[in-house]
Amino acid sequence: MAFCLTEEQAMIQTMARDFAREVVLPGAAQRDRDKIFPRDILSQMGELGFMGMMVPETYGGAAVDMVSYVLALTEIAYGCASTAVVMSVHNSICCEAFLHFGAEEQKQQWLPAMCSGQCIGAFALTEPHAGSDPASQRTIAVADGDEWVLNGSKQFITTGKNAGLVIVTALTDRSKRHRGISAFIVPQGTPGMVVGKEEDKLGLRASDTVQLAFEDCRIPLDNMLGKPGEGFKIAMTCLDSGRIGIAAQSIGVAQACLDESIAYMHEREAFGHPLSDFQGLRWKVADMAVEIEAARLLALSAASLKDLGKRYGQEASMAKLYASEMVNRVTGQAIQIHGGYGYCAEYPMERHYRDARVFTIYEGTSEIQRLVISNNILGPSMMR
Ligand code: COS
Repeated sequence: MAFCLTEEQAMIQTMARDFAREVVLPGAAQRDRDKIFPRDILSQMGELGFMGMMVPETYGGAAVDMVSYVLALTEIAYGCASTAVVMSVHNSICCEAFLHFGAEEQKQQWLPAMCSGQCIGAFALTEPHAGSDPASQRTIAVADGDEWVLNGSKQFITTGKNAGLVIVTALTDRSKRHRGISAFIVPQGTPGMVVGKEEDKLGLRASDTVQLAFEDCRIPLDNMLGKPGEGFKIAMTCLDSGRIGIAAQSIGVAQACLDESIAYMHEREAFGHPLSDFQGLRWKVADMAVEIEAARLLALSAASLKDLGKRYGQEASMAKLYASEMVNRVTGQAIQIHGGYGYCAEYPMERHYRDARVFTIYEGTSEIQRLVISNNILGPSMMR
């Protein structure tokens, strides 16, 4: 890798790599098959500091930079993409939301349990009719005495069933559109927050994706995260960080495919030669390696801009767009290299192929990333 890592960053990468290959990878196929949430692994990740990576030590976090986070998340995704998406939403969306918008008491109350991996975070922005356009959401929150009362429904919520807390966006002032959306902390088990249908997905089957219904769900007034009307800004800010996470996840899965393809090409013979002798396949490997490296550099570059305190939204979208489309090409090529075996669940390529498919969809589709990037370059389009 051309990107120069500090000693600490390299150490974190090695620690995550060892953990991913020794602990996360071995049960990944079975967890995928049986839809088993990786709770025990996430607890171990909490102990290793992977569940509050960018959180200051005062709140129980590991206090490392975004580059280290990208390196660690890539390694976890190499072992299991389902585990990686839980880690990604938890760290780069939920912990970030607390860090940048939470009141001091909220940070003290929630972050230590989140960093230990005991309380996993979920983020509920998307609604059944509002995916790419979250400003059109309809969930409402009305103040009643010393409580907020939430009503509405959320869709496709990663970890919605297994999370210890959910950050929920809701309208507090309908007349202000996106500026009337606020964010709330809703602990799991709060009466009125009902975990609904769990989606039966193509991939990432060990991570739960659920509908959440809010039926007169009452939470204390103090559970508003940020200021009234800041919910959309919180979502957009944290999604920038989350998108770097999805890029890292894509890179991990793609690297796993490349490594498995290389091993297979050395071992499998055709026409009296190992597959690694055939130029058609050698060139596939070259293209896969180039694309993975390009994605890695885009992700690390976006992460280092964030670490420097610079604007990084466009670069995050570029990394997410390129890496998520790249991994869909790479998983396809890895199946092609493995031939019929690649198509069967006995080999991990089949799982990687299914897992990768959602990467161009969640946390902003490829079309939304292109919109963000082109708006940055050209200014907003007049066509609304
Ligand atoms: N960081 C902080 N604030 C941002 C921001 C960012 N990256 N992007 C936009 N905003 C703010 C703008 O500054 C603006 O605020 P003000 O009106 O107070 O000035 C506000 O958000 C609205 O901006 P804009 O008019 O550009 O928003 P749009 O409604 O046109 O939507 C897109 C912008 C399409 C980019 C946004 O809706 C989006 O990202 N959609 C995809 C959602 C998504 O990823 N969903 C997956 C959820 S998984 S949790």
